[in-house]
Amino acid sequence: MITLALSKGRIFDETLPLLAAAGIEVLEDPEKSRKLILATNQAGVRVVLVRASDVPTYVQYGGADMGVTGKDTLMESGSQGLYQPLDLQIAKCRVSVAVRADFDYASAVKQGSRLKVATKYVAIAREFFAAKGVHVDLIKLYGSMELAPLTGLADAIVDLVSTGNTLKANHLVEVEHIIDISSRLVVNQAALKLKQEPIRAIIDAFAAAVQKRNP
Ligand code: PRT
Ligand code: MG
Repeated sequence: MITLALSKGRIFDETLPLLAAAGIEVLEDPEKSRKLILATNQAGVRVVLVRASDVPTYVQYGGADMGVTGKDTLMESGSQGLYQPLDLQIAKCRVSVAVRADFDYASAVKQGSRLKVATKYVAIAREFFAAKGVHVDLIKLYGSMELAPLTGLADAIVDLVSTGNTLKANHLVEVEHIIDISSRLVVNQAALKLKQEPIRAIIDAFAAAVQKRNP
């Protein structure tokens, strides 16, 4: 049995066409069912639904043989012991710094003032500002980062941006583009050895599908 860990939402939705290219069809819709283990049309393949930030943990410890996870998640929580054979080019976005439209970020940075930065991505933010030589007080949040500058909790946020609509709706502007993000296929290294044939078949089918969609 091959167990693939996915998170509900964009990663599940955008992985479905890659699974289809590998001849794998998920038999249940996670938006309609409360099941956490989903059967597929292939008796030897199942999907488990986990929190996006838990995918690397499941794969690292063998709760799943493989998974799909954002590079942001891998950068933030580490990727020890994970084989990362493929950039799937799905769920694309970027990690950016954003501030209130009326906050003078350039002056604050130039003057060397201490910036209060709220984020879920503490490790990425720490490294980025350290490399710039900007002193920051990092405030860890688990969601709705956009609210932090509006309430005075922070001067800036480090968050994922795709269309930019969420920033715009909250009168925030992007002032730094830290890194481009897409999702990766991650594989448990022991599983790769023990179940080499079926795992290789999935990797190869995914690779061909990614290549076809992003020539
Ligand atoms: O939501 P939950 O707390 O359960 O977990 P999660 O937020 O970690 O999971 P999920 O499913 O929201 O995101 C999973 C992965 O999708 C992330 O780790 C990224 O790699 C990737 N991804 C791609 C994104 C986005 N695009 C994205 N736009 N993740 C989040 N967003 C957020 C963004 O931060 C903003 O708040 O979506 C909102 C809308 O973005 P705009 O710019 O299009 O308005
Ligand atoms: Mg989310």
